[in-house]
Amino acid sequence: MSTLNILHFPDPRLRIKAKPVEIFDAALRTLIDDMFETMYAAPGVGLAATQVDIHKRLLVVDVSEDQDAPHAFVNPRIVTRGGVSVHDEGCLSFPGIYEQVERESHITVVAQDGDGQPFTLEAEGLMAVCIQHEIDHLDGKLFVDYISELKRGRIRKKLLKQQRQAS
Ligand code: GNR
Ligand code: NI
Repeated sequence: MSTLNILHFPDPRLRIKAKPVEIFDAALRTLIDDMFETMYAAPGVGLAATQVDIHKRLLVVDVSEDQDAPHAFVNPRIVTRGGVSVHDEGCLSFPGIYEQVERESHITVVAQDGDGQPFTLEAEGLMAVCIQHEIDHLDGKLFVDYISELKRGRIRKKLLKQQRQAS
């Protein structure tokens, strides 16, 4: 297993729209394992393939305290939605940035596992927030797209400065 490099905003590759996964092979399962390892090491509660520069519709989530509830979603789709929740969100592609985002509070997701088996999952709370945040990544959408352009510009400037100092 290995950890993968996470892209940071405003990297334009975060805007690429991911394509459906069509082949469920050993390479896909290795990628899923590497995404879990990368997410746990960060640490984060979710990771979309887009963030590691792989533009396939694949995401991993684990919102448990003990990092013992891994969920991988391949080709996820939200099929029912309802309610409203506002949550303070962070993102591994935006180190140190937190913003309140309004999302659906209850969702039903249909997806496939690493073997291509379809499954359905109902989610609420942080799990629902996280799945919506990750599916947005697959569509090239970022949590700062929900806040004002002024704030987004400030965040861009702050992160570019951090990146200059780090390199
Ligand atoms: O680790 C993460 N925490 C988080 C907190 C609130 C709402 C969403 C998230 S997802 C984020 C990891 C990440 O960037 N996933 O794309
Ligand atoms: Ni994110």
